[in-house]
Amino acid sequence: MAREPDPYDLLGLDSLLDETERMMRDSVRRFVADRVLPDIGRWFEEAHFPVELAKELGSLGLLGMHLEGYGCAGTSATAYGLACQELEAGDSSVRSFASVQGSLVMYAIHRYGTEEQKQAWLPAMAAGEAIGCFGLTEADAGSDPAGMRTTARRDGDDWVLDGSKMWITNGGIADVAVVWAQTDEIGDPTGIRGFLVPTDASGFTANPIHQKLSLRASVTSELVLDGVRVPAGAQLPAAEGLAGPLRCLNEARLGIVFGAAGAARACYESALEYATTREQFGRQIGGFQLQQGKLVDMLQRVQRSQLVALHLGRRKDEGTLRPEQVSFGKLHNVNDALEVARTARQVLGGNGITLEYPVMRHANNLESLVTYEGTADVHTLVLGRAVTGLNAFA
Ligand code: TGC
Ligand code: FAD
Repeated sequence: MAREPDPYDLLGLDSLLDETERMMRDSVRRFVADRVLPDIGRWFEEAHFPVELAKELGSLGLLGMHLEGYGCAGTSATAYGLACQELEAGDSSVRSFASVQGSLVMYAIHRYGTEEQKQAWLPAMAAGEAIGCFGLTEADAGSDPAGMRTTARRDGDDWVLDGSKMWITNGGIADVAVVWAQTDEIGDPTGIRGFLVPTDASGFTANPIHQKLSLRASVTSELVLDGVRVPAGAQLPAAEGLAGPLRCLNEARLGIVFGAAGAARACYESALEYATTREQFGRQIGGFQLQQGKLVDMLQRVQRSQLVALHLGRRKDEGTLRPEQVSFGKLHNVNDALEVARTARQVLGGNGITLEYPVMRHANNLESLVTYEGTADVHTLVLGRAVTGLNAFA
């Protein structure tokens, strides 16, 4: 029976979910408990992503789950967010995998692709039988993707791509890469277009990025495109200019808004359990005022983040979500999750630095969240532009 008051949901936010949302959330939570939590410490230590999880996530309907048709589950954005929250309570690497697959690659194909492209990739990707990656960032073009140097030039009916992409999640395990490249052939001012590049194409290489101290259980790669030739049918026809990839980012950033709340919740839960069992000076450390202050601070940050996520998910479902609201959520929830993880780590004392507990693993992963999909600085400036009308990027 649930404790009253519920120390994990003091505000009773559960009552804001409907029955279907609760059931879906609970089934993803069970999946994480069965398939992720028992092994994640080892995967993190060995820098291993268990690729077999792809089909398992597919069979649960979690890949491209908020997309309609083509084998996708067609759920609400809120349901998708709640799934991200549970996956990330396990580990950011699992949510990242699902985000890139569903929100970046499948969304790009679903929104910008031809019927042939959709039929070719979406059902297999929804089932986890094909894996995708999303190549926007380059070594010298991260926050400012408009500065990309990868090019696509026409040669007869084909396109030939040259350049490289950096920090690409799933790169080394992908069957297809969505590659964003600069063209000067179509007349748009920026000329950025998206291409579906099979990773077995001649001239395509994915090199693993080693020595990561964050998202260790996720595959992160450099993509090299050396005269990669693809047919005209590989271009995503409905994506024009930088808005093409940036719209995909809105989708994935919403998953991070929910996901960060999940990582924060996992850290708070771990700290609360520790504080109520660990004894020093003859009593549970949770009885000390300083530790209670930390626990309450964490609880407030977790539940605020959950509320922000839920509100943005509902706005997305009613069609009123604006990009700067997503920036608000990503900035707020990732920063708060980092605070929660750092505080929880202290509550756990020396044990907090080990992989026996989830806290430092989450803290390290969150250092990637605060950087990818737009750094905290970028989202601050998006919000600054929204409230002042003055553009810091121009
Ligand atoms: P600007 O050049 O003025 O605008 C370009 C066009 O894009 C439109 N736009 C957006 N559209 C939809 N959603 C958004 N969030 C949008 N932001 C901009 C804009 O309206 C314009 O459209 P049009 O039709 O007028 O051409 O660029 P800007 O000043 O608006 O944006 C600058 C800035 C810095 C905000 C943008 O470049 C940015 O977001 N930079 C951050 C780059 C980033 O987030 N990269 C992420 C790479 S993918 C990744 O990290 C995956 S990690 C996945 C995982 O493992 O989970
Ligand atoms: P930079 O843009 O060089 O930023 C460096 C610092 O300068 C940051 O603190 C930044 O906030 C600051 N800065 C930059 N511009 C400004 C400004 N105008 N005002 C103030 N400060 C500024 N990318 C993909 O395309 N696909 C992926 O799948 C993907 N997966 C990733 C996975 C991981 C684990 C990581 C770490 C990154 C991933 N990325 C991916 C790349 C990620 O999106 C970029 O790292 C991010 O956009 C930042 O770019 P950068 O690393 O080049 O940093």
